[in-house]
Amino acid sequence: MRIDIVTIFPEFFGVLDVSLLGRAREKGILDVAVHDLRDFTHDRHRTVDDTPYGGGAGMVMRPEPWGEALDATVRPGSIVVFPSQAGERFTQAIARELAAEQHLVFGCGRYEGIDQRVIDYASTTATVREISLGDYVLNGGEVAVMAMIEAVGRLIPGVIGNAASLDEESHEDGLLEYPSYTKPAEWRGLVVPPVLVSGNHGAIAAWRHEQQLARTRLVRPDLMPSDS
Ligand code: JEH
Repeated sequence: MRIDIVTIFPEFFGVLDVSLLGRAREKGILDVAVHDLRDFTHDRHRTVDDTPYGGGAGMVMRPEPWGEALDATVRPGSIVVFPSQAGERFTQAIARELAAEQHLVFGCGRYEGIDQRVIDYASTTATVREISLGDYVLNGGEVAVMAMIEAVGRLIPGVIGNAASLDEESHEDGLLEYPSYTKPAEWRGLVVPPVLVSGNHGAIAAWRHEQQLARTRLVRPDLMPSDS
């Protein structure tokens, strides 16, 4: 997979080199290129923003640098993702859809956002998705793109070392996870639930499922299956 990122903060994405995805990049499974939007400006001050038509607070990103950045990155078949509070909510299902693509372009807005014509223009040459990381306000698209790339990247075959952990996920039932424990069996007076050291695999599976149901009912009742 090829990923292009357009941003006014290219240094923000330096951590991609050291994370889990760094190895996938070294192996050639994932090719990530980060572009500084200011490199597509032509004025002395490399201006990317201007005042909003119709008035209002803050600044809006000018369309011209974005047009050139998209011309330099988008190709036939690309998916262009604009992180936006006004977008569809990012989910594991969307991560799976994006992981099946050959080429993603992420456009990171800042300030009050990007001139709407950029999104409209991109829609004439590519499939555009406006996607929200969640229902809270960020200062720009970069953190959302980082989260999306991490979620998408680990679904690309060969990126995660342990295929079993992805396989286990694909059999998930949409419940929250059960609690995990490791050694020692007693730590600061707190013990590991005895069933986990019983060796009874049926009892362990039943206990874990009960934990999932109890935790989900308490914290995320919206995820509860209707028959429990
Ligand atoms: C934020 C892209 C580009 C901040 C405030 C306003 C809210 C009322 N989950 C997410 N949250 N925020 C973003 C995101 C994603 N993905 C996100 C961005 C950009 C994504 C610039 N910003 C910063 C920003 C203005 N207020 C937005 N409104 C109605 C809820 C009030 C206005 C715009 C842009």
